[in-house]
Amino acid sequence: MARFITVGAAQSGPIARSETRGDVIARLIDQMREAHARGCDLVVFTECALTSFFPHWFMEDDDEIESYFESELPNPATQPLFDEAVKLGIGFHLGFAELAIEEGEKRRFNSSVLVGSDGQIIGKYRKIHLPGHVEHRPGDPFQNLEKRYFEVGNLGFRTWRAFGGVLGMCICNDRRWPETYRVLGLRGAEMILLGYNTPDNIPELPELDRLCDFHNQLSLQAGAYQNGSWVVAVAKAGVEEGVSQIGGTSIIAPSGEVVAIAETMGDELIVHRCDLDLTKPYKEHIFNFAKHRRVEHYGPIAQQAEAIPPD
Ligand code: CDT
Repeated sequence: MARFITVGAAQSGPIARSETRGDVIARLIDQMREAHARGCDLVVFTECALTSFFPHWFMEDDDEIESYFESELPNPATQPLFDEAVKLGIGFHLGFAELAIEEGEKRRFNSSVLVGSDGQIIGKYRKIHLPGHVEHRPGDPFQNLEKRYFEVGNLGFRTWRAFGGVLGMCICNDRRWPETYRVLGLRGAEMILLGYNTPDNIPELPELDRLCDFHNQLSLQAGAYQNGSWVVAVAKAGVEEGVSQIGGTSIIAPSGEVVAIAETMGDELIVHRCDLDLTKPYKEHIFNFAKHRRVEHYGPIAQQAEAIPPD
């Protein structure tokens, strides 16, 4: 029997620092309603979708930092989004800054959740590849302080049976790393959901600025093809608090082809009806891991490779 997920990738335009959670949730609900009207089973929101991307500026005060975090989901501010999902019968993916208490310790993660059309959380992911730095860099036009505000995620790369398929999540910088897709691929991912906040300039590597869009697409398309998976990649686009970010929200087929891409730098929904069986030529033939992948012949890898000095 054919298996389809109609997915909406809900790009966010800039979110001003002054916007409240209520303001942002109203924007997300508008996009969710549009997704429903266009036949979506699932709508995908971006990384840290509820606020400005605050790692772009330096803060020292814990109360100020934590004002950008959610200590539970849903909470009073986000409940209307969950309620709307149930009312419409649509699932969603939401990136958010998570404040957790684990073994009595306060911990901060850059996280995402996959929520079913019943409003229940199906799965959670905590970002593993945190870019940037810990210390303030006063000379830079903007900061990239994810390593200051977040810990490395401790939930691994996981997949869930949902929406009639097998879905996985990763977040922003994770998408540049082949390991991300490969682990999700090994866990059977047929669709990978992710959000990103990507500046269109890198203060320490200006020679790469012209390649920002290309490297985004290159990573997404290679990850999709080499693991035979749909990839739904959702940007926070445009100039936000002085930081210019790429757009390019896109839906990538398991062939590696881009089947839908955003045209603006604002709030914009793109939609595609994804046939999960289009994963089969790749998963069952070209990249049939059991049949063709030969890790035992690759030579020293991972920790082993790090322990061995170069020739
Ligand atoms: N949010 C996030 O992970 N951003 C990073 C910026 C790195 S600049 C090359 C990203 O990989 O897009």
